[in-house]
Amino acid sequence: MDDVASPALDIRTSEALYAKARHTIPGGVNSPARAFKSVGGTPLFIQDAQGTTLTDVDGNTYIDYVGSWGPMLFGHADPDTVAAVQDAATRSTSYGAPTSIEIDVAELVVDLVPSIDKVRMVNSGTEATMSAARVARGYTGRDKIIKFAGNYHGHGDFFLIGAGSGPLTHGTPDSPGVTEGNAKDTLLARYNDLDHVEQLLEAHAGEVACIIVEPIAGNMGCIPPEPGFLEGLRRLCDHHDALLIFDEVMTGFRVAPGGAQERYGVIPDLTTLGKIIGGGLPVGAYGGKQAVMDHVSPEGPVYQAGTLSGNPLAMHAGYTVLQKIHDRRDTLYDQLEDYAEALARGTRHNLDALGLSYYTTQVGAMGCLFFTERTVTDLDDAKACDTERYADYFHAMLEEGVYLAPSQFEAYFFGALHDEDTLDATLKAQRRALKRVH
Ligand code: KE4
Repeated sequence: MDDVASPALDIRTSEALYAKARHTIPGGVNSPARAFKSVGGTPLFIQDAQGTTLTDVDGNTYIDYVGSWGPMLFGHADPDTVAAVQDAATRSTSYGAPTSIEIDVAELVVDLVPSIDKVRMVNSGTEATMSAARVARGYTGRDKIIKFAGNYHGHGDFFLIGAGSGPLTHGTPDSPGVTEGNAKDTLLARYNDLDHVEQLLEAHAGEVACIIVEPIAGNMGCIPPEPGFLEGLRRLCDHHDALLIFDEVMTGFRVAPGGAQERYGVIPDLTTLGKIIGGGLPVGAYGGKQAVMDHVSPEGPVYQAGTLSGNPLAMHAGYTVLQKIHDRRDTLYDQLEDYAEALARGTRHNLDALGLSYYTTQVGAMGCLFFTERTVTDLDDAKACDTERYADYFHAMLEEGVYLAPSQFEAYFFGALHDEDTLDATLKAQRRALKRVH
């Protein structure tokens, strides 16, 4: 096809590529979260990434705290992952038939994630959560689901009600195109508010199939569960015969080897996974107790399928990453926690030095910085933050060589390769950036 853009746009800069991309891709991006809408400016087009460093098409390099929105626990272009994918590709890129590597991945997931007896591979976190909700509805024979305002579970219709992440960033937490028929079966609760959940369960007694929750919210900024919140959801689900779904697409393998459910000791009935499980290739998964998962086709009647589910390249990437986690599970998460605490401590020091109001959170290898005078425990608190100051901070950090999530309503992520030098460079860049925005 002839190049639709004018020749002048052939200069390979983010600015030129963004203008060119918008001719053929809605908004110039294949996911709205990348569009820099809430922070303004031109999204960076990336040329290369190695370890903790991104390089854009203009040749600028950045310390990466997005990590492809979570997958890069062992850094970009991890040699073991690259080698595994290259080797698999020489034997075709897909068969549409079962392979032994899928069993190896499933056995690692079962070993690592406490709630999972059986697991089904899909191609994204969205597919995982859509499928898990369908299984819960099929298993219980009930229609309604409870989700939390500010939680994001991908773009499935019944989840785009009060959704976090991109919908929140773009002002469409209740997206057009979601029918009343879908929306009526989604009940919205306040995060960290057990009384509100109990009211919904009692008002819809016998109708709620499941409660789906981000056990650590990462799509309205990073908001940890208040003490007792997750335990309370478990208790309420048991009392009302509803299934508890932990959406661990983001937290899985990031906050403990077995995710938030291992960290907090609360075991859901179903767990959804994504991001890290594919090592950067398109993989999602959902799993849980055998009694529930045996309802999934072809074992049971709840239908779910996928041409590229369990794709051999994705499975070899995922297996490589999960094997590293399995082998390093006794030391890796202490290392990540140490980095998180040092980063948060240094950040608070930098902010205090300038008398700025803020609220920071960090859990395992994720966290965030809110510019606010208050604590942040739910979506209302998050929305009350100074998002304009966040946008200024984001761009100042970019100019100082640090790539953060382009929205206050996201989290930062780091991985095993973020070390003392990375920390030192980050905090120095932050000091310079904050001086410019305070
Ligand atoms: P995907 O369909 O994007 O693979 O996963 C959806 C999803 C499900 N559950 C949780 C808790 C998630 O965080 C996500 C996706 N996260 C966003 C970032 N907040 C992905 C970035 C994007 O949409 O481009």
